[in-house]
Amino acid sequence: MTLTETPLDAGTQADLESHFEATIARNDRIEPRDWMPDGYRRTLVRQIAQHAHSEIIGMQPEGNWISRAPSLRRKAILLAKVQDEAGHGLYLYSAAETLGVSRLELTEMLISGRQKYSSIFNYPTLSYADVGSIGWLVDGAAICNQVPLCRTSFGPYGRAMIRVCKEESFHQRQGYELLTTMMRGTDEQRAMVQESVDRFWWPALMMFGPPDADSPNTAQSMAWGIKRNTNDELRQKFVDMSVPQAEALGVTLPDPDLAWNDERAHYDFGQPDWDEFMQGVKGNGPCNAQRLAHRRRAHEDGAWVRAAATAFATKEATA
Ligand code: BYC
Repeated sequence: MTLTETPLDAGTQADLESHFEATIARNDRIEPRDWMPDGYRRTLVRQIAQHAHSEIIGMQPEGNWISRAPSLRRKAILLAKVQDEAGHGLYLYSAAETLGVSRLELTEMLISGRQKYSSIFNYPTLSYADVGSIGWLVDGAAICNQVPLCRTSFGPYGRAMIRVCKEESFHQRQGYELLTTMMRGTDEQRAMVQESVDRFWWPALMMFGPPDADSPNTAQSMAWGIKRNTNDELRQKFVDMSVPQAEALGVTLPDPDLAWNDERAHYDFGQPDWDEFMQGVKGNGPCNAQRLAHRRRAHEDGAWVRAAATAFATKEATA
């Protein structure tokens, strides 16, 4: 069923709506040319754009360490990872473009502060151990969040997620391997890892979004099959997955309330500082201004590339 440009009569409108609802109920995919409610389209643009922006802004904290990697091997791994994030941004902007917005429009929304990116990238990277913590905890949280998104109801988003998740698994492993190596090193290196984990643990928990009771979008996004789990479900999954990994690594997670609960068969854990989260979401996080200024500068510096590419495409089209 395709979008029509002529106004729909009431019967046709009802048919389109019931076809959409039936597709969602069967857990089938909605494709770009299918009719979809405006709210569904808006929610997808918001989430996919935020996701794409996160991948691109997320290159900055780790990119900070490329020139100071401790060995050629570590530099090659980090370079590959940061380049992968650029690729993820491109798949996601392409998925968003199938909904009728352009990458340029989305980029302008980001650099003018009208669209968001993940709160996690507002925190600074202060030591090389942060490259490991980001891989282990941040990519680990991303995997928990994104594996279910491979089954999201919008086709292009779900298909992009499959490849992204495969690459994120490699990212998580390289982070864990880096931390394992450092933990087998000197006391100073072990202290660096612990200090880094102490800083990244709570922000990683915040990545899943506000508690379900305070999440305005979850219920509708679940009903539309855009999200497959609630924020709290995914946060719990992440904690359950991370505790044994922390034990194997030999680091302490900075939460005095962390304890196995036999009855629930899950770990109990404390709450992140949700005021700090909201400040970050509103653009007042520790590195927010710096991240956006850098992105704005890169966009302006790339103007000649866009102009040249457009001129070439125009020439080809008229040749
Ligand atoms: N940060 O109703 P809610 C990566 C906002 S990058 C900032 O629960 P929703 C990587 C939310 O947008 C991967 N804002 O919202 C890259 C909403 O505000 P608006 C990043 C957040 O959308 C480089 C409000 O709070 N992953 O892996 O149902 C290196 C209320 O929230 C955040 C994705 O983007 C946040 N953490 O659920 C390493 C995953 N959380 O928009 C790694 C895709 C919430 O109404 N996104 N907000 O003004 C999602 O799954 C969902 O959008 C969220 C939020 C779970 C994040």
